[in-house]
Amino acid sequence: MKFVDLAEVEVIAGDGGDGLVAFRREKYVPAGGPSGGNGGNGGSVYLLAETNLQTLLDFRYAHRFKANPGERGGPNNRTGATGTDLEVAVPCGTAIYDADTDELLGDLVRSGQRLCVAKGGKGGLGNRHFLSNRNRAPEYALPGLPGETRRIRLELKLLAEVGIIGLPNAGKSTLISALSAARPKIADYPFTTLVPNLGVVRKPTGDGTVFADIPGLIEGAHQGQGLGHEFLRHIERTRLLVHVVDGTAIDPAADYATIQQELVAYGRGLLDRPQILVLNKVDAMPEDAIAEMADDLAQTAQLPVLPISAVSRRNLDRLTQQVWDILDSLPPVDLSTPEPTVPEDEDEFTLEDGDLPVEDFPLIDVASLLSPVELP
Ligand SMILES: Nc1nc2c(ncn2[C@@H]2O[C@H](COP(=O)(O)OP(=O)(O)OP(=O)(O)O)[C@@H](O)[C@H]2O)c(=O)[nH]1
Ligand SMILES: [Mg+2]
Repeated sequence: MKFVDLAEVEVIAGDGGDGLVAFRREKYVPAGGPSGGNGGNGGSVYLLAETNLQTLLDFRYAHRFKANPGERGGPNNRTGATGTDLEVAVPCGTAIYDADTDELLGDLVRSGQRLCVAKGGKGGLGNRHFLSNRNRAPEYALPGLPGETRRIRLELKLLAEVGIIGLPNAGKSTLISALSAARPKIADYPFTTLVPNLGVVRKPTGDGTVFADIPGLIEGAHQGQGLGHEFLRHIERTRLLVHVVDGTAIDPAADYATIQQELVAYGRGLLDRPQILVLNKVDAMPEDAIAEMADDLAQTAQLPVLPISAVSRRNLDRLTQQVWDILDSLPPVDLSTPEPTVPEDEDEFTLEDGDLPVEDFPLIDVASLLSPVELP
């Protein structure tokens, strides 16, 4: 399956229907008065989070989402039909930004969460609405208001508690496959992993925790080098990082520093995540070199270093134990959605004095207008 985690689309709400100018004309009802109804409100566009979607692939092919307009007001003071809303499904974990202003509109994390991204236009008022003692036969109505249109950017950020990061070839995919049932591609060349892999690791209590194997990061990843910058956003939601350093590399301490610099450059709090630093591939290192290398790395990182081997499973129990201990000590995750910026419906359409240039409309001689018409 193709994994797409970024998309830009246009959302177009329906216009409000126009208000109608009509007069009641019936036999035996002279001077029946204005009877044009209000236009219906246009439909809005909503995004809805759904668990059965994993990627934004659908948005590769569909770029415009349009809700229906409201219908025009009818005679006999009938309000036009409301335009149907359009609901577009997105995977859980999708953050929605205004593509022009970069403003975060909302973050749909839990299944069933809904966000209005384009609000339908209000229907216009029919002439019936303008009936007053001063004007018994208003000959005007208001047009419907246009629906909102905007470009939005969808960013899927994976929902994993633990992110596995490191340079290409460090052994991240090997590690996730040793810890979980995930079976990502593993090979002895860099950039084997092109999309993040998720794996569920069971706690001793039986609960599952989602780990994400993030494609290798390289220097300049935050500026778009390699594949990394695409994927840094997927660690934004993690609570804990497992940083894998290849012990058989020429300079593991420098490798560690490279990744740290990328986290600093990306910002968004990635550096604040607690990190467990592991020195991988120790099965392929002489025993005395392991301690020396681990000390050296710990010195650079100012963090304890756990030597592991994803292949021989050395110290993997200790690694998961450390993960559970840290996760248990962290405050619960806040999955709250920021307030949508799209305002909720205002129930009443109110006209302020001076909104309508009533003076510009001639006062009409009602009697001459309402000469009764024979109905068939
Ligand atoms: N000896 C040894 N080799 C390992 C260990 N872990 C991974 N490898 C090898 O290192 C190579 C890279 O492993 P991957 O798991 O694909 O590395 P990765 O970090 O996922 O690499 P990218 O997906 O390219 O970022 C493979 O040939 C693995 O077999 C280990 O603990 N010991
Ligand atoms: Mg990999």
